[in-house]
Amino acid sequence: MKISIVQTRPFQDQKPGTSGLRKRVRTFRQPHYLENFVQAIFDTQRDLQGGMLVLGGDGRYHNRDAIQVIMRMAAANGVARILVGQGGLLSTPAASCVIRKHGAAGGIVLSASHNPGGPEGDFGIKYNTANGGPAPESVTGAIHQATMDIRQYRIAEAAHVDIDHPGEQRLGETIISVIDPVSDYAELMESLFDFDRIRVMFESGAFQMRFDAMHAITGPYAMRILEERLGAPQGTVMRAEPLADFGGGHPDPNLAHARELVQALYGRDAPDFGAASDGDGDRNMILGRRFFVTPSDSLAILAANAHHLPGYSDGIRGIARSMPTSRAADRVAERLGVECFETPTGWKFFGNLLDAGRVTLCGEESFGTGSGHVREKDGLWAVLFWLNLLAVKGRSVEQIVRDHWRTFGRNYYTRHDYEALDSARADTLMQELREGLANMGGRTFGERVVTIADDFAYTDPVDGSVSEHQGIRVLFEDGARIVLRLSGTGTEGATLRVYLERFEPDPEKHDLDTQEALADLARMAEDIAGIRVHTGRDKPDVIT
Ligand code: VG1
Ligand code: CO
Repeated sequence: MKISIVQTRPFQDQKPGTSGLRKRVRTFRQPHYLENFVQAIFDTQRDLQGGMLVLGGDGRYHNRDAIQVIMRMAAANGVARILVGQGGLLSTPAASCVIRKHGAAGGIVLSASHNPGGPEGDFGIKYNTANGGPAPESVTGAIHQATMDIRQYRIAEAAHVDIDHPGEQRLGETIISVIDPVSDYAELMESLFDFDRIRVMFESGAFQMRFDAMHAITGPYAMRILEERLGAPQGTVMRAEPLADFGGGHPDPNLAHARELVQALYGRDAPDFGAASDGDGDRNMILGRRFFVTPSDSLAILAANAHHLPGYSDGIRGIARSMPTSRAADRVAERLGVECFETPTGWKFFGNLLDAGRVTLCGEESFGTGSGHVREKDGLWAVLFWLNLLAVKGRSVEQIVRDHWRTFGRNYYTRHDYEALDSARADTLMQELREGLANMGGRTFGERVVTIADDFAYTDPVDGSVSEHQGIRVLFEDGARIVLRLSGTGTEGATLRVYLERFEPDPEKHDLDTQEALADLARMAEDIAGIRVHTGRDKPDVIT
């Protein structure tokens, strides 16, 4: 095998964001762009030399080409074995599962998650460490530094490697195993949930479900697990075939982008349960018949009910949620007498807590939920959790949620996104907010008094690392909150996210429309941040 040493120059924009490096496909297709970043991984992650690398992606446009390049670079950088998903496919949670199960040194997942795909869409690359989780900031920081210093990369000169048939082949000294992307993951799911009980529920004919794979990675997983193993009728999984451009859709499982599914669940003869996942399979949306479960509520409900399920029958150790996620889960943690952690946005911040056994369940408001079974959020896992819960309780999704609110109170919650803003103007908005923080404490807005206003900083309780500037929070005396931060996953301009929350203990008041229930907080966010003045927008682009 001949190895080429290719001379290159640094790109100035290879700093990973909330979840890996995400750019337009056309950016990634520039000569040396992908190669530089991959070499930076090999230069800094020394365990890969002589070790095992897991490789796969969400099947989006450019996935297959990128995989060929990465395999040749891995061989040239001394990786002993590559486990690559057949067809180049691996969902994010399945990659995490495979890394852990096979003791890999790390994994490369190719995905821009919920961002659109296709030649004009987005592409992404993220590195996961040996625990199966997204690289922590210390690692992404080192990789970024290496991209700034890079002068050359190594790549094997080799013909096209067949990744479409399971089995082993060699590339120089490196063994490439093409693995079934689903089986390790399906086996793990079967160990956590009561598949027999779920099967009985499906076979009774009295329970119907619809799962929207959004032409993204979860299609093959959902087909195998829901239709083949659990006996859900054919047609339960819609848009099951992964397509390079996601069928032109936006693989983001929310009320705006999973429209067909939402229509089915709100229509006549609606199924009992609806769910969807995103581009790379780590997000989930949960629907009942004419009923939407917010991700924050879902986390709290899973936590309150985990002991009913085989994989969690001993109870949970603790809960972690990202800072903007609603505090519904905190109430459950308090009731259970377990710890609850508030972390910055992004799954990488949960890794240490999970590894240290301090928490069992984690969640983010952005349709992400997961547990210690892997080190990523996990869309199908959440769906199976709900299925198992529905089978155990024999109650509808809506009844389960309402029961929960009655017991714990309801946290009204919404997120308003302002997309594709001019970056400089968005930065000014955040800067002015920061400067105004010192004078916020004690101020009154309407009937609400500000107790704390700060720029969220997090000290990891396990390794002591500090992450600053993680979002502006304004907390009020009555428990309401406004949070503002800029997205770290977009590829065009800036996205401002405004998170609104208030607590309602009174069961008589649990039937309000969410946007109406939070309308006064939305007005306060406008007063505090001057969104209209700074962005020129008078309403958000996406409300979830
Ligand atoms: C968003 C979400 C965040 C999530 C991240 C990756 O980040 O808010 O909660 O962890 O996406 O999710 P940001 O920085 O744009 O707010 V995924 O499914 O796109 O990997
Ligand atoms: Co995702």
